Amino acid sequence: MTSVQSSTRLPCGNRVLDLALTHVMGILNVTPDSFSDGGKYSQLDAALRHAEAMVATGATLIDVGGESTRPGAKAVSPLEELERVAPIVERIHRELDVIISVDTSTPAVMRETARLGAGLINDVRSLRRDGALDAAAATGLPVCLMHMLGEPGDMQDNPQYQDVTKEVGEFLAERMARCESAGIPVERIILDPGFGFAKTLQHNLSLFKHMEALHAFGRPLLVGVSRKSMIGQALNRPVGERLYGGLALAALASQKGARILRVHDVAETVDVVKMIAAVESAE
Ligand code: 8Y4
Repeated sequence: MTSVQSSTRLPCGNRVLDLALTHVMGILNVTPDSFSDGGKYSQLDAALRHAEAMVATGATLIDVGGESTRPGAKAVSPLEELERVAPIVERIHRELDVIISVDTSTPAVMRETARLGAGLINDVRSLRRDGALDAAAATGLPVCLMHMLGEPGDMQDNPQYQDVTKEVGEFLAERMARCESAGIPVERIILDPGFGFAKTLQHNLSLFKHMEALHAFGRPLLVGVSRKSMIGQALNRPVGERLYGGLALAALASQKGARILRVHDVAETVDVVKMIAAVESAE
């Protein structure tokens, strides 16, 4: 294992991500309940306008997801997921200057969206579904491996760790080894501690505090905490009042070396990242 970043440039399809900087990834949900009015075409237009607004305010990546990971969410068939995600990937690729990340665990969605212009595979299940390792390898795209125990439906049933950061690191090391065996080189891997996935508030806080330990793998870190319940629980805030807590965590994550921040509130988070860069580039 090396602790030296082998390259500061990560090819993502037809674009390159400069890993010397902290990037903001805007979240774009294309599950039907996120745009309840109108038909297929108005939903597509609404999603495209949302993506456009996030790019205009400084997102360098857009994470497109068609399957809800909320506990209790209904399972989506691969075809249904593809029908949600493919049109928006195609449109963003055609119309916007941004790296498209596809939030999927589904092999067919990985293969088809890569063909349509996706630049990154973001799989909360770390390529554990049948065929996912081979599908991701075939795309040649980078992959974000995220820590989660169990499945979204049961992951919050009494999660337990001796040392959460150590165990997250061990999980990610195992998944990285599986990737290498399947033909996904380590240079194409992004790592994610998986905040809120099979973790209590204390687990999330401890993992956040010690996330620098994951730099030992020499791979860029992605952090997703935007509006999550760890903010709600720490501050006693409902989901609509978690912005300031989230921005504090964005600043801390950036300070701790996270390279991609997955967020809902792009404009606000871009200001945080730019302000930090301004100070860091001073004499
Ligand atoms: C309010 C809004 C409360 C959203 C909770 C949530 C991550 C991720 C998700 C993450 C990576 C979410 C797809 C959960 N979280 N991908 N995806 N890392 N790589 N919940 O942390 O946003 S979905």
